[in-house]
Order: sequence, then structure tokens, then C-alpha cells
Amino acid sequence: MNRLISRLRAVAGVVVCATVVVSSPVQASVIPPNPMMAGGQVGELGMYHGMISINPANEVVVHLGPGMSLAGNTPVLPLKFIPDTHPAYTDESGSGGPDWTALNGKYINAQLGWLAEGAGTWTVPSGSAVWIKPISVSGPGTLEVYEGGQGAMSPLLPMNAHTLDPIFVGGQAWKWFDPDVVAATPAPPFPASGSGIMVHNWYASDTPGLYEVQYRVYVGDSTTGTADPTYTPAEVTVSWVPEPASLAIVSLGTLMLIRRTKRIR
Ligand SMILES: [Cu+2]
Repeated sequence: MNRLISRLRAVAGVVVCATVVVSSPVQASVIPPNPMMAGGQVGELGMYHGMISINPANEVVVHLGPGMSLAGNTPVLPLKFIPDTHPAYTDESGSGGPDWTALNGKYINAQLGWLAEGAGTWTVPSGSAVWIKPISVSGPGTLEVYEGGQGAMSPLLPMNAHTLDPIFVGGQAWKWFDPDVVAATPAPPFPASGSGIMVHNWYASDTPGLYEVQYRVYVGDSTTGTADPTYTPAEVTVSWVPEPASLAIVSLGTLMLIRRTKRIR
């Protein structure tokens, strides 16, 4: 676990919550904005964290809220989509970064990050892993989730681990922490899946509105994801809404629809 601790410390100390601007000498990168740390910098699109730990009674505990020091229960506010009018992001895979183009033309959000609370004070046995699984999803359209990475978006930073692989497809669980992955990864870049680093996945949708996802965070087999009944899982609900500007457009559209209906009558 020491490796995980130093890793998390390194992450916290370096860039976790700073905006990183890197200009490539080859081509102009257009990458999504880094979600800011709530409270210190920009409030609107601050990071939210699902802080995961396992207590001595083998219960998974998740504290959900803004920032990283979550003393007690923090009110959970909806996370806000960046409107679909955002710039077209570029494919950075040629320079070792992610292909951001999956997010283009969609409402997107990456405020939610999963990370360890009290790293080093708990672990799971080799062969086990901490998994996150959506157990219910509601909303006006399809909510896509792509595997993200740490706060830094730059392909030039070794901590970057965004893969943009589709995850949670068909309700599948996604592996967040696997002690064997940690042991096998002595240096950055760390894989987003299994390394227990802070991972901000990307939520994307064509249709604005209120989305709610109920997640179960549980301990299970590190390969199959089959739940280990000796651990009690935790469940948390997270919601996403359009940011105010796009919400206004939605309301206007609804209003026009009602007026038209009245005129027909
Ligand atoms: Cu974060």
C-alpha cells in the first residue's frame, strides 16, 4: 500500500486540481477543460469525489461531495454538463494521449472522480479488487461513460491515464482498485483501471436533462468482478444536469412546444 500512498501523494502534490496548459509544437491540441477543485478555484465545475474506504468491519464506505476533505456528510449537488457547443476536441493518440473525439458534439462532464480515502489504512487481498457498478440509471436519453484519468488532461504528463474506453456498458462493473495492478505498476503512467488513483471518468450525452445513476461500490474477484459476500457494499446516487445556459434553451423549447399545442386547439 505504500506505493499507493506515495502515488496518491504525488498526484495530490503535483497537478490534481490545477489547470494544465501545454502547447504542442506539432499541432494545436484542443482538449477538454480540467475539472477544477471545488472551493479553491472555480466553483461551478469543481471536482466531486467519491472517496472510497473499507472499515475494519469489512464495510465499503463512500463519502461523496466536493473537494477532498469530506468531514461528515456533504450535500450532493447535481453535476453540470458542459454544453454540446463546446470546441471539437482533438485526437491526441499520435502523441501518446487520448483520442478525445468521442466527446465531440455531446454534453459532457468529468467532475466525478473516484479515489481512496485514508489511503494506506486499508486494502483488499491479492486476487480481489474494488469495483464500481451502475445498478440503476435514469434520464431523458442515453448516458455514455468513457474511462477518464486523473485531473491532468495533458498527454505530456506521465500521470495522464485517460483511455476514453467505453465503460459501464450494459451495466458492467468497472475496476477501480486492484492491489495486484498496483504492485505491477512501479512507475507512472498508471492505468486508470485498477491502480486506485483518482480517476475522473467522462459522462456524455446527446440529450440534455436530469440523469441519475445509482452506483454500488463493492469488493469482488479481481478478474471476474463476482462480489465477495464477506464485504458489505456501499451505494451512492449521483446526478447530472445541463449547466444553466443549456437548461434555459431546453425550457424555451418546451415553452414553444406548449404554445404550438395551444394554437392547434
Ligand atoms: Cu479529482
